[in-house]
Amino acid sequence: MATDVMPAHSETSRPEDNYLTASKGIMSWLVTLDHKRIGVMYLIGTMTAMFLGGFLALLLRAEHISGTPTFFTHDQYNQLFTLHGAIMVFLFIIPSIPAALGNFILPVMLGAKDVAFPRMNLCSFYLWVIGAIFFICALLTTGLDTGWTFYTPYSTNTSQTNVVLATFGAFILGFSSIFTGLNFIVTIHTMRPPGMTWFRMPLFLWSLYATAIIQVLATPVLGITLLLLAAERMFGLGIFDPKLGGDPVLYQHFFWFYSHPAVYIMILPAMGIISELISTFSRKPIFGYRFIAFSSMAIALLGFLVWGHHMFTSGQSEMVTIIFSVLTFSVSIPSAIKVFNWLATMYKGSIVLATPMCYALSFLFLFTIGGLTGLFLGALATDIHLHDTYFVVAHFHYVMMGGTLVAFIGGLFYWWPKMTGRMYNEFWGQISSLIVFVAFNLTFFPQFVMGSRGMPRRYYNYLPEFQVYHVLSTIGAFLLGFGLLLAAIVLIVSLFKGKKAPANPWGAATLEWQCGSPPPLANFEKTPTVGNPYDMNSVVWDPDTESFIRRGDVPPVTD
Ligand code: HEM
Ligand SMILES: [Cu+2]
Repeated sequence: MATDVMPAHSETSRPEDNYLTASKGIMSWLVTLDHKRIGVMYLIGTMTAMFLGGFLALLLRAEHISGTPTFFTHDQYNQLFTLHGAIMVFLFIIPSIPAALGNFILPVMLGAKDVAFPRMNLCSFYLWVIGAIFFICALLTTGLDTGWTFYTPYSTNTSQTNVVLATFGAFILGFSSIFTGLNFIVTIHTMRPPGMTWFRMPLFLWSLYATAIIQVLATPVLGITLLLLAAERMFGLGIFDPKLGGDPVLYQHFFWFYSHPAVYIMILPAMGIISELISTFSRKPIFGYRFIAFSSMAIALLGFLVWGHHMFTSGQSEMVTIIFSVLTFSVSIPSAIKVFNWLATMYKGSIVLATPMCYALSFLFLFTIGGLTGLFLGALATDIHLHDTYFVVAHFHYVMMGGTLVAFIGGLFYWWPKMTGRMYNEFWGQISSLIVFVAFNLTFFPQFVMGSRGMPRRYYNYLPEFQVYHVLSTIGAFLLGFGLLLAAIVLIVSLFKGKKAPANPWGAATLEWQCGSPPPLANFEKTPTVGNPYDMNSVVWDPDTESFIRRGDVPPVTD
């Protein structure tokens, strides 16, 4: 597979070239088949989406500086939270780690030259661009006010906004996600170099593999659901409309059958990054490798069985509700296994508080709060009270933003020297992580409190007793925006002012640190030596190159 595509994009390269300098000009990027360049393009695209979604979030929070109408009408507020949610979920969080970091890192970490289907990879990027354009068109024409969930009957019968355009956008984005997943599955199955057995794969790759299974199996369900929704709205088919014999709750089943597994598309790769960071910066092999690997697979499979916890108040039968509640609790087991193993890895490690590790520690704290508050929502009695309140908003921001986004930034700082060949400023990187951590809690912790006291989500006004929480949350949000901007500035400045990065600045033992920074076009000049990915003793600091290098006396594995 890859062998027949490699010559196509390596024939012009010279030995001193890396993937950034091998060919020049905008066209060499736009039609590139190199997974690294596609990863970089995805990175630019998803980061742009993140800052756009973040800007909308600040507008939402600004509205809540007072409990009376401040800047927007209720209709505008509905549009703002819909676009914020839809952009963050479909354009940012779902593609972010797999398509940007995963695309860049997966083949290098695996010891392969590229993904299995480079053309499909490029196609997936352009599908993302087209889907994003549909979304932006909906934003510029009539906006969108259904919430990111597109619930019927509002989306089919009532909303005056351009629902069809936005659903087509999400439909196309779905294909982009499927293509990425398919590519990763085939790459991991067929392109492992000699010695790279399944249980020598770094845990980030296991997490991407588990994610890819969900992408391939769950996304088609969303696709068909959105098509049915668009058809219902345009032609009044009566699939979801009770007047015509349909059932609106059916829509919720379809939607969450994808969208709960989709939360694991968002969080599993983040967990994979954390496994790498915790091990590298504790300078210790990961504790419980197999448990972490299998827990990713368990989460991916169990994740398909719990969608009904989003529908406890929809009138589904009591029996079904109890079953979904029990199953929901069972998903917390593999997640807790991971957290335990990360803590055990740090125990007695020599912890280095480099920026990526600071973000990883934030993740541990924030994800644990997010996960544990999920249990209150998964328990029937408490969910009836908490459903559709700010408690839910706080819960999913702790997992999606405190979890996925924070891990994503940690991973970005970690692999940045590899991707760009430049070291960033460590001091300002650490400061950014501190600001993000404090500001995040200031923004979202008050939401747990007001939610549990009855503040409903998706309201643009509120009663005076909620004022103090909203004001704290708004101040936190602006500070958080500043922290994220600072992180972006630290990275961008490094491109111009950063020291040249060595091949292995961190002392990690996974394969991506064996090739140059940035990697050559074909990743490795010669097939890399595969060993235990967490054997920190196999690398030593070399003062001459100011880099960690592989010890010569470590025997290569050949099985
Ligand atoms: C692991 C990453 C997770 C992510 C990314 C995530 C994300 C979300 C999102 C986006 C919602 C809001 C859905 C809406 O708009 O109504 C939500 C709600 C919910 N989550 Fe999570 N979640 C995660 C983990 C968990 C866990 C570990 C549990 C329970 C053990 C859980 C239980 C729930 C429940 C029951 C709801 C529905 C609440 C309600 O509607 O009242 N989630 N989650
Ligand atoms: Cu769910």
